[in-house]
Amino acid sequence: MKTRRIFISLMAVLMFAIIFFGAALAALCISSNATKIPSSVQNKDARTSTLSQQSETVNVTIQAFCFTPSNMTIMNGTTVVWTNKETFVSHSVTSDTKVVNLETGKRSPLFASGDLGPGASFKFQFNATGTYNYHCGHHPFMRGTVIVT
Ligand SMILES: [Cu+2]
Repeated sequence: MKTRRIFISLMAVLMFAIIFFGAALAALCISSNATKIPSSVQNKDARTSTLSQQSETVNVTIQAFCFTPSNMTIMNGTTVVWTNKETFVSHSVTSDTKVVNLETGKRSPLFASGDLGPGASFKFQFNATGTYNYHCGHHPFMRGTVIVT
């Protein structure tokens, strides 16, 4: 019984250390901003700009427990690609925005990558304007925002 109590205490200390370490890492994660300049602004031909708008892709790096850039503004229709550049750690990309399935009535994230191991990537195309916050399912202190204009 005594061994079990010691084990529980050790687990509590370990859990606290993980949470504390996570918070420290989140604080170290320098907030970075990026604005994707819409190509349509530079392009005068309407048809061409629509096409280039659709094929627009922007990248987010997941490294050192950070989404970089953590805050970005993109054009409607842009695809965001998140890539895990860690050596060992898995992450995920999970939308804070929930959508309701009209058939089942269940609420689920607008996008959810599932487990992203080192080197893995996930993409999502944003087709509606708004502010989309997201987090890492494994490390909730890891947060990012995509603003679609
Ligand atoms: Cu993570």
